[in-house]
Amino acid sequence: MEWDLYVITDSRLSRGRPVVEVVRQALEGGARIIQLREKEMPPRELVALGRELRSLIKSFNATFIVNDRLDVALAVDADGVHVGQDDLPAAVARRLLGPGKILGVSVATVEEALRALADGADYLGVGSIYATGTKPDAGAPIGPARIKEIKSRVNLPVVAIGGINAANAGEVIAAGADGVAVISAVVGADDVRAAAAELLAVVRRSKSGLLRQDNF
Ligand code: TZP
Ligand code: MG
Repeated sequence: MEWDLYVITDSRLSRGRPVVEVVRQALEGGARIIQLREKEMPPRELVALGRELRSLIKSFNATFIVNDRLDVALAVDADGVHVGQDDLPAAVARRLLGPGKILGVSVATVEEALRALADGADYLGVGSIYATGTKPDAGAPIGPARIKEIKSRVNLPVVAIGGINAANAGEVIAAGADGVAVISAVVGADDVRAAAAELLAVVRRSKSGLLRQDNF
């Protein structure tokens, strides 16, 4: 999987632009994973939107994850589901999903990360790294150092989430994140495509800088 840039939808932050259009631009800008996350959307609409997104995302050979709703993920044949600490337990989600689908789990601590690993997670969303207005119940920011702590204890890919933008993305990559997961920095941008491309460039630059540091 290419973890560099993981973009999450939020129609409330999309300034009236249709989610499908925002996602198309994010993909054009280089997002490789898209998560459908629409907290207030009725299931029937989620399924319709999910179907549309699935074919769009597939046409870019990108990965499609559904937030929270395992039923919707299965209904639209998404590539996987992402659950938080208050959602379906990860072990239950894994059992219902089967081995072939991707399971992401939100964690904020090493303990949660170890539990997610034991429960069958394929990757971790670690956050909220910085303060964010996007998720009011995100809890106090944990800071980028927690990424390093989790990466040293748990052998799973990590996407950092929460308040990430082009100005601080390099810092979370330097702390060991495999990629960045963003909502407002991309879906709320004036130019969604350009915002995605800029973030991706920062992530890639930061990774290649780290590689050079390893070599010399
Ligand atoms: N989980 C932890 S923070 C967060 C989620 C879904 C919100 C991320 O949104 P933003 O706008 O990238 O800070
Ligand atoms: Mg959730």
